[in-house]
Amino acid sequence: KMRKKIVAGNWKMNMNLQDGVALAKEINEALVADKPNCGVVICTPFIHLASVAQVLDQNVVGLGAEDCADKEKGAFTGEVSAEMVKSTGAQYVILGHSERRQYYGETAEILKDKVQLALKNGLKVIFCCGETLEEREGNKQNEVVKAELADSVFNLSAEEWKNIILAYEPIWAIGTGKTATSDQAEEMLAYIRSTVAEKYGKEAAEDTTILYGGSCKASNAPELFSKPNIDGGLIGGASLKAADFKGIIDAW
Ligand code: 3PY
Repeated sequence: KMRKKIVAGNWKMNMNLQDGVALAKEINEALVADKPNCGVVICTPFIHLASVAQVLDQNVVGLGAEDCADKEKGAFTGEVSAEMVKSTGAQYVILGHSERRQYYGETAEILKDKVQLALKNGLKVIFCCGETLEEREGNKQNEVVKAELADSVFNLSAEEWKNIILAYEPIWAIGTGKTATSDQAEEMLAYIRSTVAEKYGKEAAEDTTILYGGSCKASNAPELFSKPNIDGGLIGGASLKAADFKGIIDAW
């Protein structure tokens, strides 16, 4: 695979500031000592970003936020803008995670605005998509995922597209301990790549990094990463311990 391989951690709402900085340091030390064969990113809560940025060698471990606002600036109490994220030293942002869609009402339209602002502020976007169990049981997964992409990111220019990383996370496999089989994941990622090819051309599709997420861990990573269309993982629980996270990175 010529395109960039990435293992990205998604800490979600875990770790206080001290524990988070300690974990980031531990991950950084382990990877500086033993250089990974892939890009590595850790995505942390907003409050950790500035402190974690200070302890990371971002040539080895990139830093990202888990979300950003859909507005540029102003009277939006409690929100954190893409510009603020960028100013901490972070280079990435996860957008469209199913937990944001499900629990915080993030619609395709809101996500489209967030993606635009993130790119405008120089962040790379890890854009998540994925179907519910009900949708999969109704064999609707392809149309659901295609619509999620069409409605929030297929408006981007070819130039903007270069800063998009996709992450397929079947909702039924997130934090449930259920993993899509490597064949199910490969089948969907191949489909996603074909929709990217329809929109941006075959070459751009071949260059697009597409991750699998959902209960990915050191034990199943080698099998998942061996598939031709799987370019890495977006990692939840297993990104919260340096040894577990490194175990996944070492699968490359
Ligand atoms: C998971 O692995 O459960 C995730 O949601 C990663 O984002």
